[in-house]
Amino acid sequence: MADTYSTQFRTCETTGLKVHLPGERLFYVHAVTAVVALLTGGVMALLIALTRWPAVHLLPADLFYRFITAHGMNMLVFWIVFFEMAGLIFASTAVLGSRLPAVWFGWLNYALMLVGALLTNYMIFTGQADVMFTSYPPLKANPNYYLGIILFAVGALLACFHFMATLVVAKKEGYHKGSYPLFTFGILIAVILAIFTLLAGAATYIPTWLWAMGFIDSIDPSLYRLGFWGFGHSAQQINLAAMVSIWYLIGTLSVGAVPINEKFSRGAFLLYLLGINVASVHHLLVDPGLSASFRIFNTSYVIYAATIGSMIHAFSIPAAIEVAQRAKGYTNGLFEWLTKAPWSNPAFSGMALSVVIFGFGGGVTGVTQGVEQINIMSHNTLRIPGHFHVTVVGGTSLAFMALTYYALPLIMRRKIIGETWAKYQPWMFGIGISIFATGMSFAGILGVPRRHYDVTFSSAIFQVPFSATATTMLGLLGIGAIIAFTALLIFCLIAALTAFFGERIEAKMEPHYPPYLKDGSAEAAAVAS
Ligand SMILES: [Cu+2]
Repeated sequence: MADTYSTQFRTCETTGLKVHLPGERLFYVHAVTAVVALLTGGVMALLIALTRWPAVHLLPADLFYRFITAHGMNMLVFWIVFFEMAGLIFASTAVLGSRLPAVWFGWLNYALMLVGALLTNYMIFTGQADVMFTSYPPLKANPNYYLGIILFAVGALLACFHFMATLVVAKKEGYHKGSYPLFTFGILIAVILAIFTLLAGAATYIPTWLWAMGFIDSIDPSLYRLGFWGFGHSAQQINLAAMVSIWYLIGTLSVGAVPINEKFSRGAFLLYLLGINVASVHHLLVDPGLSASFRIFNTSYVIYAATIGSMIHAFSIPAAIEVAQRAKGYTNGLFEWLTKAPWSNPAFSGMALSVVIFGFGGGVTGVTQGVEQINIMSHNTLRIPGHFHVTVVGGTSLAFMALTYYALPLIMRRKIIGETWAKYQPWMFGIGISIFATGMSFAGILGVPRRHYDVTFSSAIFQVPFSATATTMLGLLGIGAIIAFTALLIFCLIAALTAFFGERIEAKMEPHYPPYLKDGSAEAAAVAS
């Protein structure tokens, strides 16, 4: 039952976690690949933003659409999912002290995802897939573009099953007893959402791939949009569940916060599972063919279940941090616990900024724009990307960056290179993306379209009047993008330099037997040899 991998553990001296070394190696490659995708998507982001800025208007039209496609795929899919897969490995092995049951399978999944991501990027950058992230038919890409996404998704789906299997092994072999820690529980919710998401993706991309190869005559655009958003929107709910799990984890690692009422927090995660995917329908609010009751039910009554979930976390996490800080003696006044929080720890500040930017920026804009009446006004304006850049970038990506500042010393066992830079990086990124999203949202409110190369219609044959404020807002967007991109670059540099050249923190190696084996037994000796 136990293979030779069972003994390849080390004990983390800071956290006391038992870390399975083959799982750790797999974590490492996923995280490094994620950062490469982040850098690629980030360079695209800067070039797009500098084109949006009317005073600069950098790129020609064809490159603009090509880079938007590359930006969407690398940021929203490759950076986030590679990082999440690293998170799955961590949540199911180190957090539970368990082994990864099939290391070869983990590598196979990684290989599928890597080949898929490379193929998709190749198709985009060689100009064979200028279809943007959504690839709505009748826009058609080279079949290999869809194939790349399918390979990537299959790898991710198999990795989700591997995660489930690891949870089973952890229980069965006695590595972990009782209920799963909250972090692992939250990741489990993310994985269940991911399985739904990836199946919706398969149901959308496989027929589209067949269509691109000529085996299917046509793809119904409405059906495509329904399936695509079953994938595209639900993918953001995986990010949400993963991000909130990371908030809890960083709260524990940084100040020793323990959820005030763990059952309550678990219940809030369950609300995500029950209420969140139906919100996908908000992408179809201006489409023909759906009844009013279908739209209203899906975009109001049910998504509020998920909104309540988020609000519970929004109170529960700061409360847990407050209690932990007060227990340390920071009890003067109402806010000493907050002012004396470890603000110079980039993991903590990144997490705190992520909570605020996601909650106030993303949550408020999301709940309002998801309502039918407001949706019809904001549809296809920059107000929409203004919303999702504070959820996915200011929220999720910043939380992932914050966690990386713990992953580098604790999991990769490297001393961080550029600690002073790291201290300021989350602030710079958070402030930059907030300025960016503010400019974007208000430009959108003033009617500036999204996805359009010439956002102010300056070369249209008829005059489209935009207020001068809209142009100012687009300038603000450009300035915010430069600040956020600089911070992204600093993050990538710190992560890459540390991962490859950081001073090694020596690990204490210990034989670690599955609890069902006694250390001195013949079987344990056989496992160890
Ligand atoms: Cu959505």
